Amino acid sequence: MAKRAPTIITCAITGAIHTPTMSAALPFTPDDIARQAIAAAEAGASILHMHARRPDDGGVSINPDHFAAFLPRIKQATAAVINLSTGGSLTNTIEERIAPALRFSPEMCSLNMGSMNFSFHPLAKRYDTWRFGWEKDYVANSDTYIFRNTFRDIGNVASTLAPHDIRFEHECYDVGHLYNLRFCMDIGLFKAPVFIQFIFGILGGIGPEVDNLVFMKRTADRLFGEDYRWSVLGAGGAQMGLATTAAEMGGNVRVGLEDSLQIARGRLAESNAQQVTKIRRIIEDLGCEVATPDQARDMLGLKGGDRVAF
Ligand code: KMH
Ligand code: ZN
Repeated sequence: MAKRAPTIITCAITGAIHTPTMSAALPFTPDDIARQAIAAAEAGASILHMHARRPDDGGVSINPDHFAAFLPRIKQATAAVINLSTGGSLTNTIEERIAPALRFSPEMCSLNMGSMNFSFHPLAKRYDTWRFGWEKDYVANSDTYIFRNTFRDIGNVASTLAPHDIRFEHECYDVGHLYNLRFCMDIGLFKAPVFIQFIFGILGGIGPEVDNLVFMKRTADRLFGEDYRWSVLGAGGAQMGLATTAAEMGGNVRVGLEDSLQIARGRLAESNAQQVTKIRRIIEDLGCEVATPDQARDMLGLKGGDRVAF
């Protein structure tokens, strides 16, 4: 029997959904972001998916200077692949969203494969008091948000970043996004093997049921054949269960406080590293090997950590 490829763990450290009130563990100062990212890598994450935050109040930031405050520290302390988000937050244009990737030329960055509702407004009802003034409106108003990723936007990101030789984490929140990606490959925007993040449980995207994971995987097999690698992200309480199922099915996994604040349903995680440690143990208990950063680089065809600009 052919040996199974090792499982890549991505850890998404802070994101743009959760706010400081929701968990004291969510990092937002550069020190905390760097410390948690390094600990996640030491625990077994070979890819670190990074957003920035305003250091004073934890607001979501796409300011490249805020990334500059932690990227070199993470690079010096770990061999992990650094993947910069181009998702931004509720108010940013696509040009603003790619500014960090343009400046830092990372090995990877996210690329969202379709426009959609993307809401977390139900979370606003769970808190009576908020740590910072911006949080409540940010969360409550996400029900007005259209996450814009038109074909032209996707094309502009691909052509603007092409000279940087960046591999994308193609974020697919529903089955139609797989068809969008296939179309983009057919017109020459992306080269195989593409790396697809199947995303479940975002309000506006496909739900977090195992049936949906099987459906997404089957559709991707049909559309991409051997030309893709895949990973699974379950939002909120679905995170660990879906990651476990994905690992069992031969896929890669994404955990991190960006996507879920929990270590188990209803229990807050203490850190990103705690989630990585848990999924690592599960993967190893299933008899699989966890990928090192260099194995991840090989599997995804990355340019190498010495070719980034930070
Ligand atoms: N938090 C994920 C569900 C991005 O950064 O481009 C979405 C995400 C998007 O990671
Ligand atoms: Zn993200």
